[in-house]
Amino acid sequence: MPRTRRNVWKLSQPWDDVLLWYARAVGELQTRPITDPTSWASLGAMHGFDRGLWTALGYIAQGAPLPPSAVQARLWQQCQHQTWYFLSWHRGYLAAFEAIVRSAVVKLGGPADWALPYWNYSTDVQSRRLPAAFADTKLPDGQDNPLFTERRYGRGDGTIVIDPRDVMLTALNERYYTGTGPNGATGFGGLKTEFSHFATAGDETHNYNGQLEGRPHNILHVRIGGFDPSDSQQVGLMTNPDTAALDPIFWLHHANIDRLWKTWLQQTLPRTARPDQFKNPADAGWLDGPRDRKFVMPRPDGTEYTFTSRDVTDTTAPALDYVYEEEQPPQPATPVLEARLERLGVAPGRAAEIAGAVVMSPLKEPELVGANDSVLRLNSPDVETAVRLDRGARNDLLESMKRSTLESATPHEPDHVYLNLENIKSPTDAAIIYVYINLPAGANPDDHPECFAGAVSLFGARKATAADGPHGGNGISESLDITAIVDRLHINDALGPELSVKFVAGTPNATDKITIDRVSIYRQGH
Ligand SMILES: [Cu+2]
Repeated sequence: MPRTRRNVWKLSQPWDDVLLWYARAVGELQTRPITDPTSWASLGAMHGFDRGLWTALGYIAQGAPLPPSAVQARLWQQCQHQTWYFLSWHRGYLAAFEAIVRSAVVKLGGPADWALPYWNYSTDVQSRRLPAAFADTKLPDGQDNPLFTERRYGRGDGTIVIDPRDVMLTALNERYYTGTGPNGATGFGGLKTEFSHFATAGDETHNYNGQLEGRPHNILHVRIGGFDPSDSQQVGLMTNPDTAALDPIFWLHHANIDRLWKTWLQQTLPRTARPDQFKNPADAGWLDGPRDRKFVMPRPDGTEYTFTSRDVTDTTAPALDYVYEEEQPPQPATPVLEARLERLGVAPGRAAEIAGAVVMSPLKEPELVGANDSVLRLNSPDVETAVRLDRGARNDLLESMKRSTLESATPHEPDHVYLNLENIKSPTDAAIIYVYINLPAGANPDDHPECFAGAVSLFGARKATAADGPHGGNGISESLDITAIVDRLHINDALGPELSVKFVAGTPNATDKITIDRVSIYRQGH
């Protein structure tokens, strides 16, 4: 029987045994020296490490030895971001962590079936609160709570306030695991890369986030970590990939992301003519990769093992041996054509029937429809830019929409439309930005959910921006599917020669130095 990872909000509050044992085990791991691969510090360094910062924060004691450089080179700084390995690497990482925590739980006299809980923040107001076991400074017995950290600034005063826009699960609608490349779909799980600890030097095609990584994963990191308003250079542990795994809530957040991967695999469409929808990649590059550097994990006894994506595709296999309390999608995916027909007034049942009969063909190369003029600087709480649409490309797009109606003899899928934020550069990760299309002048964004294109967080952007960083200074890029927004404009005869894109600050600004090289719109047909 696989162990069950439970929803933290369905445990008894505030101190269910699952959380109490987690706290005790974390406390025990924190006493182990960083040279021990099962220590809290070494486990955190596997995600990311920054010697100067760690020393300043007190995670490395003055003069204390570090593991030999060969060990650091194998184990540390492995986390995979902006890549199709994002989900598989983090699953293996969580499994290794969970085994080490469980072993500590057992050693302390706790249950042998202890499993990591997850934080599902996407259900209701209550679910968006930080569970009390992480917010309380003391354990029930009066000792310091190892699950609490001061370096969780949230909105600036330590209070975590998650906006409903932060936790939307639009990624679950994405049909393909792997994107087609930059400018078009980035896929549920990200673009094809080699080992990608913050992407590949000088290769701007590899700085796009997959949809689940972008939302809600990146958003929650910054929402929880935030930054210290008295010193904007000082960001919370969760805001910086080099310190994120030092916050005990990191593991419950990632368990939820891992759960959403399982959930996505259960999505279906009325008729999936293409068998690769809602499936993991069958590509050997993903299954057996990466080739250039291995994923290495420690066992509870300190020995090491390697794994590939293939080894973690089944969570009930003996090496992983877990299921989640909830694995069903909150709502079924809607075919793009069905959504479009409903917007045109076709009754839902009939729309589903028509959409279900459509044979889906592979995605074509994305085509540029328009872009803004120059580098955009996000130097005020709301900044707007105009994207002029090329006349020919705009007509092709409208043609494709016309063909996906009832009047057409063979209705087909309309083009997908993507809003790309190319090379977002920032000296800090501490920012969340809400993106709106054609928001009426002077309107309150909250009153116009139909204009909302998505939330973007700059988690990882600082390293990706540094000229000597792994991205060679290209920053990170985001792609948002705005098909429904553009279609609604088209139906209302409101799709003009340009689109206005508005960037609304979702966090107090830590800097006015955030720039976006280009804001572009691409269409991608079938
Ligand atoms: Cu993360």
